[in-house]
Amino acid sequence: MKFKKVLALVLTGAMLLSVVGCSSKKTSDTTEPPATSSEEKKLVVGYAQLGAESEWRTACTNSIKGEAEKRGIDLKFSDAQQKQENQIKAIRTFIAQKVDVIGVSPVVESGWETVFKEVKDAGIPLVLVDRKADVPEDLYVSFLGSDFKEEGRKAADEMATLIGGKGNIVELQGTVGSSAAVDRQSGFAEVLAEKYPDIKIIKSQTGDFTRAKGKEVMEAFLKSDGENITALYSHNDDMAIGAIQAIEEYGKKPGEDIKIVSVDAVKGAFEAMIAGKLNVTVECNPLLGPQFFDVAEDIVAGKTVQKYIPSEEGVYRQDTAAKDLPSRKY
Ligand code: GYE
Repeated sequence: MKFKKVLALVLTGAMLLSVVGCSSKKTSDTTEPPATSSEEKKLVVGYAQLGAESEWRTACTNSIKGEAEKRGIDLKFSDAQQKQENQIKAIRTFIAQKVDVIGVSPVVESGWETVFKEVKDAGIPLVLVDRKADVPEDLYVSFLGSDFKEEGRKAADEMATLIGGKGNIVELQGTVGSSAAVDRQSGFAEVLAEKYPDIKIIKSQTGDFTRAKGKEVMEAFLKSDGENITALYSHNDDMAIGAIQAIEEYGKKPGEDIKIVSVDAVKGAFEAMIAGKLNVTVECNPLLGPQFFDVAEDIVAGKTVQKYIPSEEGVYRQDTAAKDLPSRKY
């Protein structure tokens, strides 16, 4: 009996010791930071870019990628080649990957409701960048970009000054159904209707925001109305640069025989202005990376963000182009 008691005591003591040993080990485990904590905290962002159609877009993409790298953000980037179905696929992949935030530059305004609802149902915050989408406001947290209508208005006033309030305009529109094209057209037309009754738009067609199409459509304009065109209004610089080639090949002087106002203010436009071939470019800022990731980080940190974050922009003319070019960042 005595021996049994002693054995029982020894066993209990050993068990107690092992329990204490275990628990003390446990305590030290929880106080030490897990080895993977910095990996786990890395923000994962999906960005559904619409394409690579222009100098502006390249600058925008570089700004997004560069800023993600700078901040140590895990960026999942997709280029949709100007096709909405590719953007929708990319967004669905981001949902499956359970990213923290999704950014989208919608190629066109309509057709987003279904996929944006899927994003919302997955509990992922969505930020519209650059172009707008025609959806109820509760389907996105914030829109960050330019006021395209205002750009169109500025372009109309510049045009009126250039041609003395009178003349025939041909218009190269951006991608059909994109907010950038819709608003740049309506802003321009609005100001003509309000203030300049003697300026007429005689032809208007899309050049899909690319140089190649801008050239092609300008060739057609020249073929049908060559001797009747006072000026060109182009929804972006790339199409204007394409059109400049078409005008030269037709045998006229761009910037003189046919005045040109475009939008974006990319470096190529400054070079064309210095060469005297482009008259005015209205600025549209593509360097949206820093603002986009500020918003993304604020959302994840639970801060309230503005529903619309405007980018700041100006107007640049031929006479100061050489002085302005060295300080341009895109
Ligand atoms: O003006 C054009 C680009 O959406 C603001 O898209 C952007 C436009 C930009 O292709 O060059």
